[in-house]
Amino acid sequence: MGKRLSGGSGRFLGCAALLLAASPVLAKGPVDLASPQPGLEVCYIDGFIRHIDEMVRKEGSRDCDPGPVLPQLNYSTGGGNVLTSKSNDGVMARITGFIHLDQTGSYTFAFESNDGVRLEIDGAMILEDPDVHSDQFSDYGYLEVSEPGWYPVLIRYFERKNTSTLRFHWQPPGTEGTMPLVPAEALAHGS
Ligand SMILES: [Ca+2]
Repeated sequence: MGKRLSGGSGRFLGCAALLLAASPVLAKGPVDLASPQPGLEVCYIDGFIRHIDEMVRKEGSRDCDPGPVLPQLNYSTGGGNVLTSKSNDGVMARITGFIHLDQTGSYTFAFESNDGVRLEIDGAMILEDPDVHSDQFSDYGYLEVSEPGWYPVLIRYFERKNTSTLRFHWQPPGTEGTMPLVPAEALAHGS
């Protein structure tokens, strides 16, 4: 998706992102994950960016440094190192794996982040809060699931300076109240 959109102007990209975020997304279907391993994989890229679009442009041409698996996204590390990286500032994280959606119906997702974040599930953009900011909650993103199972997830995240936070919340179908964190048992990577 990044490559196809990269020729557009900044303003066009902004409008396209809003339209995507506002539309209900229908999941295509789960993948056959033979032996899921706990946690999400992460690969780190150095650089002080201001928007997730910059990360999309840079990640194809820069080396990334794989870090320890992330069991769950529940990080608020103040001025300390970002996620499982070796740096406390100027970090981009490309987080990949699978999320287990075990019910049919509409899932709601949100991030609390500092700085930017973008969530894709099943190859579709679900939500983003893509620029530099202090700790804040994203808008909600929705995914309509008709077949339970493991779905590919891609999360792009960056920390520019000072403090960093990344927390991944959801509301499964038929539940209400405060959105819990996506539990560790719902996150996996391939063997
Ligand atoms: Ca920050």
